[in-house]
Amino acid sequence: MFSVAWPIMRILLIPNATVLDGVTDKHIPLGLLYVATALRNKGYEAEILDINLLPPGAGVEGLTEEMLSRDPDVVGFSAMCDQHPRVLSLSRRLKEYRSDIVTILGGPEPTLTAVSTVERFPQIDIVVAGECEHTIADVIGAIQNHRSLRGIPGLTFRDNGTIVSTPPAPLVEDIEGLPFPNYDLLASLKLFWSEYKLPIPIEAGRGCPYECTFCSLITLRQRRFRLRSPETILRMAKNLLADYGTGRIIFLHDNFTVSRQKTLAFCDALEKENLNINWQCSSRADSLDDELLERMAETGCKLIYLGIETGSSRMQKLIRKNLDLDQVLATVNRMVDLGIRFTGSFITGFPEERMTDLVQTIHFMMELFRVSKNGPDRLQLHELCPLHGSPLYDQYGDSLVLGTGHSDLALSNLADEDIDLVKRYPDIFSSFHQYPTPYLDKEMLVRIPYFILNLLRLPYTALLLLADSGLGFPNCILDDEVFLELVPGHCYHDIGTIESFTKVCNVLERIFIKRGLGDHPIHDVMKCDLALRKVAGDENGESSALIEKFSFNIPVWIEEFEASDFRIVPTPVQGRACDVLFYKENAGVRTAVLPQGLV
Ligand code: B12
Ligand code: SF4
Repeated sequence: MFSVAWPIMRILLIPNATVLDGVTDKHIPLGLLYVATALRNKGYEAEILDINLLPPGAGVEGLTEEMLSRDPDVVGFSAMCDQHPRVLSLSRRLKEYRSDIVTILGGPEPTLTAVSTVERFPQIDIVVAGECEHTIADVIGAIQNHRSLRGIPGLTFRDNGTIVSTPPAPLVEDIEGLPFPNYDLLASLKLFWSEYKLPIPIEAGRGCPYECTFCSLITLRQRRFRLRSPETILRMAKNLLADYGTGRIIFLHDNFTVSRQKTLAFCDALEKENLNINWQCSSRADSLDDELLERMAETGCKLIYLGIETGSSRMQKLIRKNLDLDQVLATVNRMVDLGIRFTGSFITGFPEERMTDLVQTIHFMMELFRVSKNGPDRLQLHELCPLHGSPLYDQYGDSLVLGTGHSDLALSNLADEDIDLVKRYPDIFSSFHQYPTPYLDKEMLVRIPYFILNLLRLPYTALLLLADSGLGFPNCILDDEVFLELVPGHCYHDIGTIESFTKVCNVLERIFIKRGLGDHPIHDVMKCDLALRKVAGDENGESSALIEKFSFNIPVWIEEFEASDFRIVPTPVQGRACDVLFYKENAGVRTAVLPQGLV
């Protein structure tokens, strides 16, 4: 048993720590706020290490120092799959300095890999699996009083050299009765709205009744949909508004709109409260009808995250997402009319996926882009990440192949020692691997997100590729070796730069010239998109004014293209070469055709 001196118990909680890599993404570790609140309600001193406030690039050493400076008795780490190796390195380092500290691991990834994690990593004393609000204080009580942990559900730990797993802890059924998390435990929270201009999440409930084959929530939340009452959710919103002045709230739920009736009741309550907030949530397109969307828009809903996953109806069935794609388009159209933005998330790399499916996904993304005139940052394309607890993992978990990284969780983000771990234990670190894709070339696959996500930031080029079937997009790139030669793989972080746009345009240019399409307007359209980007400034860069030469009057051509809602490709009037000035005015970029002979 553990030997922590009574009565002092300093409990330090460490968030899933992407920020350590110097990535400045700020986030609110909601899970830890629940853990800390549950502990404090039982009289324990629990502190969350606020990694949002650490200097950028603090690194493993910096964080270890921070942890030690708090002189904790117990350190609890939260881990999702992407930071699981990092958390294990951190805890090993911590134990090297202070072997007496009790280390506890919780969150989705330890929940799903509890036994193998404790078995292989002696630096972890206890894994607390699942929703732990009702058990965490007992765990700390047992440590403090040198009592056995065997009577507490949901735990995996070492006892006299053997690994013990107690029966799974039940899900929290009385979600309504869960205490509100104490947001004040995160000092950086006051900066979220006032300084970072980021929305603040309120957990509206948990669980999703669907059973998509790639999703780990099936195991984590056991398909049990639970939703807090509108009154409770709004009470939390009012508190946040009063305490933090936030104007934007995410009503966090795995699938907020599962119950139409409850969503309508929520909108009614929100209207009655007359809260001046704008809000967002996650949903499935098939649970959003016109009336519901109208009510959501009327009550301040500004953004809905939609998992769409694939543009192939065949794959929709195979992955058991079962969305009707025509309905998705109609829903998005309605959302656009109502002023609700959306983030549409897609995945590629399913074991059953064929080239025709991938082509359909790319077309569907571009079609969504067209109908929604949605910011390109709102369309995501991920390489499929093998997640423990998902049906796909049960089927293919034994045949994972090591990626050179993958879209969001690139191995290049990990230190060498973490990469060694990932390679040694594919069964634990599955998310850094890939499923076999017998029908899709991996080399091609890993390049697709970079290409498409950059392309969707070059709107006229993307829309022309969609509108002109004669260009044969996307098959024309997928079939060509230039694509493999020039497009970087797994390059999720290098999107939205002038360099990446130029690279994408070079690839298209070379391919179309090779195909005898050197005279096609696509070349001038790409030049125009690039000029617009350069003058607007890339996502990190400088802006300027620019003159470009075109073989026809491109501003007029674009007007015509736009007038057809980007469906009909206008014939350029040849022999009307022109010089165009691109310049910045107010927030946008403007163009002016220069008089002949001026340049
Ligand atoms: C909001 C969210 C995000 C947000 C914010 C994440 C954050 N850092 O807080 C954003 C959009 C940034 C995000 C990103 C990602 N996410 Co996410 N995300 C979620 C979501 C929808 C809700 C998480 C949440 O706050 N839940 C509410 C709280 C109360 O629950 P909780 O965090 O699970 O905490 C409870 C327990 O787990 C436990 N617990 C948690 N930590 C600890 C620690 C200790 C010591 C103890 C004892 C207990 C404990 O106690 C809490 C109370 O019961 C979940 C889905 C879900 N239902 O979990 C996916 C989910 C967690 N995400 C997931 C993934 C894969 C990711 C990404 C890796 C995606 C990607 N490919 O990039 C990235 C990782 C980025 C990062 N490093 O933060 C997966 C994780 C799977 C896994 N096996 O790890 C989930 C489960 C979604 C899924 N469909 O599978 N995500
Ligand atoms: S992917 Fe979305 S809809 Fe499917 S099971 Fe997971 S949370 Fe539910």
